[in-house]
Amino acid sequence: MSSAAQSSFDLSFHHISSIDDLGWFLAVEGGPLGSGQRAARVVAQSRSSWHVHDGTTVLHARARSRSLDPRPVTGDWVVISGTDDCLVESVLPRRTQLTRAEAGGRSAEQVIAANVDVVAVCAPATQANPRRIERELTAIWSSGATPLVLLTKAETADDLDAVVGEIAAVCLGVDVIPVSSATGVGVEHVRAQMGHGRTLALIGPSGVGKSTLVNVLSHAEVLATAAVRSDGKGRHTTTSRHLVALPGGGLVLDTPGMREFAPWADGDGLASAFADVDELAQRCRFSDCAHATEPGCAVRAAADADEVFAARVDSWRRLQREQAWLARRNDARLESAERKRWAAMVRSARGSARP
Ligand SMILES: Nc1nc2c(ncn2[C@@H]2O[C@H](COP(=O)(O)OP(=O)(O)OP(=O)(O)O)[C@@H](O)[C@H]2O)c(=O)[nH]1
Ligand SMILES: [Mg+2]
Ligand SMILES: [Zn+2]
Repeated sequence: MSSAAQSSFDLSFHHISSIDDLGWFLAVEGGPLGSGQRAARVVAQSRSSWHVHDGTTVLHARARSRSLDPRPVTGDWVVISGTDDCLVESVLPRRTQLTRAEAGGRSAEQVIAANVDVVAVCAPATQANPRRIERELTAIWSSGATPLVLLTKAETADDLDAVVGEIAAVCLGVDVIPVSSATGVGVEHVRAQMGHGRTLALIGPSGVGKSTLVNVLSHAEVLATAAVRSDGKGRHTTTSRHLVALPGGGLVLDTPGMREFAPWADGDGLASAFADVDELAQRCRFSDCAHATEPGCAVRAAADADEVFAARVDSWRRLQREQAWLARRNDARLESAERKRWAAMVRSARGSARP
């Protein structure tokens, strides 16, 4: 972190004077803290070190052990020791955990944020993509956090009501809020999600205005922002995940823009994000209906009658295929790890049996 970034980083924590202000949610009595140890929250992460806040100050910390598992992510509560040489001893159990399949190979799970209460999907009001929002909501429902959809740069949309209607149709049980950092529309609605110790995370593509919104909520230029390119794409201005404390209480977790979003395998998230399709699927004639060519398929009948719903069903089926693939892949990995473990045991048993 450069010194300029570091000073604005410190600036964002002058409202914090205890771990309760950081959202501490565990009982300390009889808790996991040994002597000389204290709890701290990860407020920023790099590859192999973290910035943590212990309620008094921000410290730069590294792992006590190379095998620290899980690897802490922004939002995590960790047990630390020391000050000058601050060490992360362990990671406390996560209350919520937002994950996606890693971009590219998509064979590993990537934890985006831990211990957040609300995750806001940010999409530009002028070109909000319902398919992408469905995918993001699937992951959020699996995370344990409450989802929220923010249609950003709301003042630039010609027919805002139409956009809200189109997006609300794929966001069952989720608030869809138009916001503008330029005019202030919707900002108080977002602030109402905050509250003492509550954490809101912002996710979405690059350039939608996540960091700008954090600055507006903070009443300060805490984070760097940049204009989108002439082709409308963002510049990936934010490169790491930061937790920022707001003046009125509560914390916001800003994330780097993500090009695509593949939820990590979890059937529950899919069933919640697509509750309408899921409910129809229960009415198919065959309980193992693949909704392809089977007779008496309630899902296909509904899709044939409604083009907009058909696109949603396609999205649901694609996610189901992806998640089945991820689950199989994961099983194969576990199996191979198990085989190695057995091989090692057999080797050592042979070794000890030798006279
Ligand atoms: N018109 C308009 N422009 C906005 C609004 N909010 C943000 N912007 C502009 O959008 C551009 C991108 O904003 P950022 O906040 O950097 O976007 P981001 O989502 O953090 O992008 P990454 O960090 O790359 O993921 C900047 O030029 C902002 O000034 C808004 O409400 N209205
Ligand atoms: Mg940003
Ligand atoms: Zn069916």
